[in-house]
Amino acid sequence: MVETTKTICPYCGVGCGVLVTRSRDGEYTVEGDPSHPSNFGKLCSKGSALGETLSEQGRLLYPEIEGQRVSWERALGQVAKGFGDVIKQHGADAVAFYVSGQLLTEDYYVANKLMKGYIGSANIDTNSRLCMSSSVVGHKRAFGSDSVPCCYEDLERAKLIVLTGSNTAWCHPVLFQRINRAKQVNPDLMVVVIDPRETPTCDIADLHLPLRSGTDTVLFNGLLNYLQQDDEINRSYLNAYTEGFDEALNVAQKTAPSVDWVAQRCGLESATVSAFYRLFSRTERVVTVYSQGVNQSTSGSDKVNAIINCHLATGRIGRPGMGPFSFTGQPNAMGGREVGGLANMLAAHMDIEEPEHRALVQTFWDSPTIASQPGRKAVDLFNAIAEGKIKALWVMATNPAVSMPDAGRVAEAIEQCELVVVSDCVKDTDTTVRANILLPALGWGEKEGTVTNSERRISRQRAFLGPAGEAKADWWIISQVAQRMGFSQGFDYQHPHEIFNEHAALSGYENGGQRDFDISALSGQDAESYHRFSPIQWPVTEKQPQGSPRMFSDGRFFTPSGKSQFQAIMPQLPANAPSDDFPFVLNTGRVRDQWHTMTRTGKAARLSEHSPEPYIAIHPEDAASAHIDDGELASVVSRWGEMVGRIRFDNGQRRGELFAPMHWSEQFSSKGKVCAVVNPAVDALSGQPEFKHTPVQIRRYQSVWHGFILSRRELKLEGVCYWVKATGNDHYRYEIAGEQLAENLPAWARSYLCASSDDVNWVELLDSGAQTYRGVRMVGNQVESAIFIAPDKALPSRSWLASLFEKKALDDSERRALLTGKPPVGQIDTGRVICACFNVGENTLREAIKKQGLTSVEEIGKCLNAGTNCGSCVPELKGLLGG
Ligand SMILES: Nc1nc2c(c(=O)[nH]1)N[C@H]1C(S)=C(S)[C@@H](COP(=O)(O)OP(=O)(O)OC[C@H]3O[C@@H](n4cnc5c(=O)[nH]c(N)nc54)[C@H](O)[C@@H]3O)O[C@H]1N2
Ligand SMILES: Nc1nc2c(c(=O)[nH]1)N[C@H]1C(S)=C(S)[C@@H](COP(=O)(O)OP(=O)(O)OC[C@H]3O[C@@H](n4cnc5c(=O)[nH]c(N)nc54)[C@H](O)[C@@H]3O)O[C@H]1N2
Ligand code: SF4
Ligand SMILES: [Mo]
Repeated sequence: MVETTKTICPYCGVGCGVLVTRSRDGEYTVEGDPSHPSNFGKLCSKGSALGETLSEQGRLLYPEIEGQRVSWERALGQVAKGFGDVIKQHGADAVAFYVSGQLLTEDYYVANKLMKGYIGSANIDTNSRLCMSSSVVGHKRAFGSDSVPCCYEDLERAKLIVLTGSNTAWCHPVLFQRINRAKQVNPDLMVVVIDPRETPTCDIADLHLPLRSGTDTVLFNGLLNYLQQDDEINRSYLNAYTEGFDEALNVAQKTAPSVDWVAQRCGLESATVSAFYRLFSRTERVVTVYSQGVNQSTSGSDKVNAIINCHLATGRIGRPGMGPFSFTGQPNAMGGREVGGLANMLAAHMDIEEPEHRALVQTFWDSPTIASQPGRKAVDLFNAIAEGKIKALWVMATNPAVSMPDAGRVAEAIEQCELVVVSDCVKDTDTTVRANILLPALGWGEKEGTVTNSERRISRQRAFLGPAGEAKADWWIISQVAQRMGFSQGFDYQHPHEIFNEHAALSGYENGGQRDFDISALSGQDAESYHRFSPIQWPVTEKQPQGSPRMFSDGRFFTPSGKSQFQAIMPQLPANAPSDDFPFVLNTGRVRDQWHTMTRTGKAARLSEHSPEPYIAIHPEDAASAHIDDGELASVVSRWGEMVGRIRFDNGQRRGELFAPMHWSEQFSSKGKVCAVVNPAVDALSGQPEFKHTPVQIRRYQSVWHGFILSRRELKLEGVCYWVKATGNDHYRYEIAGEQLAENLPAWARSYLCASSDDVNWVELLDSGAQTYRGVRMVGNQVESAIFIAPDKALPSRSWLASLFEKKALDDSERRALLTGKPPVGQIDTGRVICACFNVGENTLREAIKKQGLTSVEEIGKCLNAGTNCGSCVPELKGLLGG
């Protein structure tokens, strides 16, 4: 029988509905759910490749203590005892949980309840601290609540969309496609991108402001000032629904007095700034989308409020097609905020500092205690671990040894902490390898629960697979530990719908319209209705049982006066400024096809081809002055650490600024972890780290040889200075380089590639004088592995050799061509994959464009399918057409 399950993509905050179908032969196909109102059937490359990440390979299958498999009973007992002992000896604040926006709401709710209501500490923080906490502060300061006013439909109803600090094309691809389509339907829709880099998002921009890193507050203060001068202030809205305008304007006038001043501070042309200001001023229906270029900054909270100020001043909020719109990163970033997963919040959007809220939550939970003050925020929390103040840590669904700033210090802190428990679905991560106890969690497709996306829409994740090994749901694991710590009463859950009901009921408990987060109308689910649950946007109350697409339509806010609050924003420079020693600014972020620390997307071959190696994007003139060439390896060094990546020339980089992706860990590379370099400076209000601005130096990496290995088996490349692993079809690809060449290259190569020494089936070429070596190891007529070494980066393309791993047997011409690394005459090398959905390579595209005279993306689509599914490669297809 063919079965289809409706569920939700586990990656980004767009929250796309997914249909998973199990075919007769047991294969799973993944498609977009046409009935889901967030994506209407569309998926991006990551969502489309979900089926390729389902294998049990690499999964954590059993509980482990110090590397030994143990029973659940033993592991749970040990965690409970370990935490209990530390609490007894050192108090509740000596333990901590570090959780994640990738937990389901039900998991998250239980973790927060255990820490704040039963253990009695607020030392539970989440990776949302690294992601959304500046937006939370911004929302709360302006609206009195952490509410996102907009919905996705506003993107279609807007006349101007400002995308600031958001690489929407790669990070929220399905929303990018929605904007792109809206623009095609309505050519008057204008798009402005504000980003120091020229990103693929600029592909649909009518105007790009490549502002100097960190200067957004000046730009938006200047806009407020301009709106006043242009007489676009909405006085009646201001008087009825806001407070604090005069002071905010006063500071804006002082700190951003003129367009020229702003242009100079932000490193922009005056004409570009005034073009943006004019557009904003004259367009009533404007949505300002922002993401990590805004949040991840020492002035992140201020950036958010500088944006919100401009919407309040014009009354452009709470109505269709307008408003400030924070795009959330993780699938359940929003749900985590609902349950109070941040160290300074309580459940259901209540405040830990409000005695009434504390009493209310404690009464509702009937819990023995309630945390009485905010706990430590992520960076501070890991500092406290390093200092020995926190002695027991439980990490769930996040990989801090890779994703925290100053990651080297964080990794050390984890290593030396007395007790570290990690719940994860993957066995080897940079965090799990340093932990004492590992607890296997159910992964996507195995677990049941809810998540909330960027537009406040709650959807169901549903299971379609049995558990991998002995994996268990996170809510179950936490509840079992809680019971063993003696808290059996509050954690007697049998099914996630019971937790959801409790969470929904708490949101409405003594609420009376005082708190924004209210989904009380959803409490009272039984297993059956919870299973059928349809996507819905909170608040969901008796008055609004169908949910609420927009907030603040009535102009009523959740502040004591009921009015929204302008904030006077004093622009501040990033915490650490470039100097003679560290003259460049390092900016970090995401690539199109990888998800964070690659524990899942790193398993899919078609997601690993687009960016197979960590890279450093640099303006060619900056590279010239540093004497580094395109494609060479370079090391980036800061006061905190070092990483090595491949140089990528990029004319769209600002002079003096570099960009490197965040994804590579110790599991995928020897030196590619960028967070080792990133400064741990944080926003004073939100505690969110400044991932986008670290002063660094860059220099050529002193390698004397370069090479690559393709191998059917995974290899351990101990002793190789530089290596990066990528997953291919039926093989792994390793880019390698070193500071010293082995004397006997064939012997050296065999030491890595041979499983057994009696294997003799080698095809080899050694030129000692030229220091080149090429070896291919055959098993029968099949390639088993290949290694190519050269003194510089001049090596053949990997794509043709890689394609041989999918062949059962090579023909003679292929065998003869092996050591050239190039296809025999008559066959083409498809080149680097550009379209991940249909696996179309750069060379195939170039050839079709040339031979068939293709002139548009549509023609390419008709001819090769490329670009017709998720559309993420369209900017690159355009580049090929132009080039
Ligand atoms: N492919 C992919 N998609 C993802 C993720 C992923 O790992 N991979 N992760 C998800 C998560 S958790 C998140 S939080 C989102 C993040 O989504 P985004 O925020 O869109 O992604 P980033 O690449 O972190 O950064 C966005 C942009 O901010 C710019 N920027 C840097 N400094 C400044 C500045 O001072 N001002 C302005 N205006 N811009 C600046 C950067 O150049 C970058 O292009 O993506 C989500 N989607
Ligand atoms: N340099 C730099 N660093 C950054 C950023 C940046 O822009 N630049 N962005 C920051 C941001 S916005 C974010 S959100 C973070 C993300 O950083 P992380 O949260 O550290 O990254 P992930 O790889 O998503 O880690 C999720 C982990 O949870 C596991 N997992 C997946 N599903 C489940 C589950 O259901 N249960 C359990 N128990 N485990 C599960 C995965 O295997 C993986 O190990 O990175 C931050 N770090
Ligand atoms: S845009 Fe892509 S990654 Fe994000 S939810 Fe949709 S399919 Fe998943
Ligand atoms: Mo994030």
